[in-house]
Amino acid sequence: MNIGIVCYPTFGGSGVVATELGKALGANGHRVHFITYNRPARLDFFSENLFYHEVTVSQYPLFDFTPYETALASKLVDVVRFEKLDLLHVHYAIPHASAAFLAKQILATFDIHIPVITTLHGTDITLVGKDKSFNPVVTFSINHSDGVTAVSQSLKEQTLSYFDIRQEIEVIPNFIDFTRFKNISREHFKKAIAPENEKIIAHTSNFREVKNTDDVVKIFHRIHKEIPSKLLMVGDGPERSNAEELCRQLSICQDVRFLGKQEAIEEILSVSDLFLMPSGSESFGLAALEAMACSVPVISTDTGGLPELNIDGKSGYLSAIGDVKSMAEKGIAILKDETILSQFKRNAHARAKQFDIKNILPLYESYYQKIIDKQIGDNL
Ligand code: GMT
Repeated sequence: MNIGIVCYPTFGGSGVVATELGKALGANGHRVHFITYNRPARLDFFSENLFYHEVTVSQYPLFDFTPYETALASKLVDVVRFEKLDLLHVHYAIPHASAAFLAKQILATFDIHIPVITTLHGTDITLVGKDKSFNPVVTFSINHSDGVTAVSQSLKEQTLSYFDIRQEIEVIPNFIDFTRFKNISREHFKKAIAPENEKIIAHTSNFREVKNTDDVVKIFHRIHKEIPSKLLMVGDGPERSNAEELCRQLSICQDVRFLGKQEAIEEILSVSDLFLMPSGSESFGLAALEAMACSVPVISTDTGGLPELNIDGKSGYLSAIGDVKSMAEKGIAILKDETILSQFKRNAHARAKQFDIKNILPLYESYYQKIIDKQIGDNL
């Protein structure tokens, strides 16, 4: 197939999933065209099947707000026509699904009928999409996509409850590439972080409010009183300075390292014993899956799609949002006994295996084929 992928090119979960999916499709013989305003962060190598088309937006002085959606729709028309794409797969509803709808209408005037699949990732529905100012466009563009996927059953249900949806939504979960995410021996790094063999606890996110990074610090503070431990805070974003300030107030700065954005996240996860994800909303929890693939058990909230990933009492534990006492107690229960910790590590890895890209890629391929066949049938 000749596939166009539209996504945010950043390290955000939806951009990571879109890029990794495109790379896997390319490796499986499909031609994949990424259409976005920057080279996707994870598109860091050359492959004969992968192409990148940059969307450039004119900065005319009249524009207080640059009309990205218009530029994207124009670029989609151009790429679909000249690269003869079979399908457009847009990740994150806003503004990608509505730009794709506009492009589809324009292409129809050239007698080109391209199917559009929209993948809903989470905040495009749960936070941003629910906003009244976006609601009619989100509803319309979901209903007018040829196919819609959501990354968890929970996100599908939330979408159906927030919007007036008359379209089937297929659940295709996030996935993980085990050739990259695996437990790699990094003894020198572990020794540098935890010279007294302290337990290493990790958190990775974009430090947005929804990630509850203050709760990460509060949970660690409680664990740290009972178990010699270090906290690695990976990523960057608006809540980072609050989290740093809280560490100062709790006098734990000497045992907390803020590492900022990191490329080789698997190396950090490989030396970790526990992963914390106390999010207030999480449609799937890709960062937790990355940890589990590196054999790290997860203490998370029970919100959104997290219970579909993290099995309570097996791969980690689930607690209510904001219940830092419970999350700390459960973390201590895992960390205090080496036999229990080893069992949880094995369970986390086994659970992650179910989301191996080798299992999930065929789901996307057959869904693509179904939507292409339906479109051909509709145009006969
Ligand atoms: O987690 C984020 O804030 C980034 C966000 C995104 O859309 O880029 O991630 C969402 O999509 C990921 C990939 O499908 C999911 O694994 C995350 O759970 C989801 N984030 C939230 O729902 C908060």
